[in-house]
Amino acid sequence: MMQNDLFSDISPEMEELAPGIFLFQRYVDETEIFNIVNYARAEAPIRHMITPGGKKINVSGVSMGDAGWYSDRRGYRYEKTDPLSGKPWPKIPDDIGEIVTIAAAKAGFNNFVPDSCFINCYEPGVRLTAHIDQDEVDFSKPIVSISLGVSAIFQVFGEKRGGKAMNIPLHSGDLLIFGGPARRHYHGVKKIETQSHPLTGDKRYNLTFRKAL
Ligand code: MD3
Ligand code: FE
Repeated sequence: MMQNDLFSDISPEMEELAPGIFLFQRYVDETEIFNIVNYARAEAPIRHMITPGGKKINVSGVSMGDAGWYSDRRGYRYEKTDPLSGKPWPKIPDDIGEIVTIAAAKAGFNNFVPDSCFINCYEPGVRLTAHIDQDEVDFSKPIVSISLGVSAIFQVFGEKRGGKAMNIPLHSGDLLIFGGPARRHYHGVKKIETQSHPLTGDKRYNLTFRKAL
């Protein structure tokens, strides 16, 4: 066996956890992601949105890119400008866009160029209830997620909400790709435990890169 094969058996760069779900552990430099979060929030604040039904969304967030995910009384949608300021969302920095495109290609999704990045911010005690992402136009495109800060348990269900979940621990720097059949699956994040991270304190951030429009 070649030395390279031996090494990749011990520490693969990428692992397909289930059809269409690819995990790259500790793939992205944490400081780079942290700098991007700080750049974005300086341009447009991280805010709590409300559901169309009027409930507060416990995970706060803000967008970068040509299309920003937004929710208020008028519904879930993508907005080209920030309704808070009327200004365009901050641009997705080229370097992180390239990292995402390259990782997607390694998972078999060629020419993935995101036009939207949503930054989720989780505080201790916050969870993300199971949902499907269905506000995007093209479901053949994957979604690429990058985690930063304290760890979380990410849960994937099937095409229905109930049943047994696959639990995926996500740590700072991990990159996760969802495509193919998994793209339409219910998923969520378990309640964040109180933990501490040198860059983010007790917070977890997650960046989801999409082709929304
Ligand atoms: C599986 N965010 O923003 S990222 C979301 O950790 C969201 O903040 C979670 O679910 C988080 O919508 C999970 C990984 C992810 C993103 C999109 C998916 C998994 C997905 C779409 C379909 C299936
Ligand atoms: Fe989601």
